[in-house]
Amino acid sequence: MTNNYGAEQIQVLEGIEHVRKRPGMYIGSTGERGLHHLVYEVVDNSVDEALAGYCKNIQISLNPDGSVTVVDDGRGIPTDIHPRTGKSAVETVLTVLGAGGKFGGDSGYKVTGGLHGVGVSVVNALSQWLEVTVWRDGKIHTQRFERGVPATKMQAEPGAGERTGTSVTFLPDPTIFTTGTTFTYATLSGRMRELAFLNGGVRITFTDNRLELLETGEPKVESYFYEGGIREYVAYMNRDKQPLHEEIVYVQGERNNVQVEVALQWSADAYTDNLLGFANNIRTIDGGTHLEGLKTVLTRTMNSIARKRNKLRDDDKLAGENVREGLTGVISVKVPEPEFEGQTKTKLGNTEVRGIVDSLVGEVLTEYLEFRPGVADAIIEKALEAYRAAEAARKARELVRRKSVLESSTLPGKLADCSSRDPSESEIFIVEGDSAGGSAKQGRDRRFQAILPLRGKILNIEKTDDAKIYKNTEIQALITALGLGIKGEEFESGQLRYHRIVIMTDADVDGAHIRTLLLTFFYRYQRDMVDQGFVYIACPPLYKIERGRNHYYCYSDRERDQITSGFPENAKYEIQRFKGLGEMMPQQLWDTTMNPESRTLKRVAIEDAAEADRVFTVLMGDRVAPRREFIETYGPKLNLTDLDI
Ligand code: 0RA
Repeated sequence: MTNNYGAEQIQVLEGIEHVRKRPGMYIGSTGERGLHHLVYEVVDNSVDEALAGYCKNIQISLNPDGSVTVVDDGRGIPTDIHPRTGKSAVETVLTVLGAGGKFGGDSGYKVTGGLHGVGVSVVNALSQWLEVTVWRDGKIHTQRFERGVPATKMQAEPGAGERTGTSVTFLPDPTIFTTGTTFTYATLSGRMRELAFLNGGVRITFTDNRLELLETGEPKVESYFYEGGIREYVAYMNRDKQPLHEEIVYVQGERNNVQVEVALQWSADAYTDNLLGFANNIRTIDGGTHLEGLKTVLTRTMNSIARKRNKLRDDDKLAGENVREGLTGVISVKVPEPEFEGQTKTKLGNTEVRGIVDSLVGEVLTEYLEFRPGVADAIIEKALEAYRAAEAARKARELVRRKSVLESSTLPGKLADCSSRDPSESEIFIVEGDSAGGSAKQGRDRRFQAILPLRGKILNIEKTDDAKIYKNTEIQALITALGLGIKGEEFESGQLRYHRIVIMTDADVDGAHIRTLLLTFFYRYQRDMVDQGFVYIACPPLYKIERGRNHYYCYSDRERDQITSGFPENAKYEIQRFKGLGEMMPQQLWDTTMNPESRTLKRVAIEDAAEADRVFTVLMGDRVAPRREFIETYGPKLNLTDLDI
């Protein structure tokens, strides 16, 4: 053993120590997101092996002890011993930062990067323990690590036969993660399904074996396998919509080592666009050059085809959003050296991608539609309708502007504004009806809390064209009070008058409906407002229990039962059920729901845009059958976590 070895060993230990000291630098956060990131990291390695053409099946299991196992049938991490370090390649991959990709050399093995792609060594360093098994060369190789450091040497035993592959099991270190180490099924299953869509032909099986967390007492198994890849993704997102064309438009190609895949389908009964972008399997929430290229080429191609087919008058020109109205699409690019920009590193920056997407999609889409004039006409008709509606909306908006609703010089009369003019400390509570509005106005802290009472149900913007939206008084009030821009236009948080927009509705069916209408409004009108985390939901109590001089507020039936079951046998107490916020005294409303010191607010986060889009379309759209089915399936437990938003 050389001196070099000792020096390298020290470097390895320092690396692990650094990951454990500054985990956020490697996995983004030490909360929920970072925790789940560990699983993605390991799965990404198996997906890379699949992309290289060597792996067909990936299995992810949540184990009863809190650990996770990821198994694949790829080639297995190499196990040969490096002559200089004396370490196996497996140990190197699992302990040396950034070693994962090195083995690829110029074979183009690794395409992941950016958000993920930090390497399994990071997962290892942040795990209480990790065990790896490699089936390779007829042998079963195993090794165990604790907090990133080898706890055993690699053992090799015969018995693998023909089997090849890798299994990694790890238990996240609870001293690292701030919000616990329990994995959320829906978060992981959503991502696994997404990966299966993005990598057509790979079978991903996801099993939850944490029986104590499962209602049925039986393991929950789901398997995702989509031969059609992103085509099936689009079909899945549109499964409750009415497509304008059966066959999904599909483009696949490669230029300058950049792989591009696009799937598109327009629906008759949708009025927004839902384009999802991915770069190297990472969801690019903030867009980037791939989406810019796609949008440009869609607008140009549809205008040119429309003109060729004599559908446009001389000075008519379809705008991008006209062409995209009712469009569901996925664009997935694989870039050898991705640049991820922005605060959350979810915007693709590589400028060359714009032109590559533009030219590849332009050629294929033009040809595709030349052979299918019926489809071309249906899409053009839809875009023209959007174009005319936009014209009408523009006129309606002008009207609105003249009345200065969007200029926000006159705030709506029923708004009880706060005295602060600093949006970052200001909140607005949107409440249902005047009586709740009254309690809230009296209960609030007027320095930083504003109240906007809405009358009855607001317009369902899912079913309304733009012209009507701007004429509606309740919507006008919302737009002006919040300082929103024009629907669908770039969202500028600088204009927002409050950085906490709190929906505070009654805890009954009507309240839930109004809440959904408001969420639909925010999501469809200026989705960035939701994505950037400005929208919240208040959690008012359902019951007040009074016993002697003590009183308790309960936020669920379970909490009520817990408290009353703790009382002695024949204790005397009274339970008051709050039927609406209006029934609460202003002081009660403050104490339980509005006081920042004691309240609970739920921040609305759209984890899975595709699912949210579908949920909103199903709940708020025109088609009755899917809605009935949805409500029957989820109705009894319809709450926010179930909606995954
Ligand atoms: C480095 C090189 C090779 C494969 C892998 C890593 C690999 C890593 C993981 C992690 C989970 N599953 C994996 N499968 C493979 C190439 C091996 C060769 O050339 O035979």
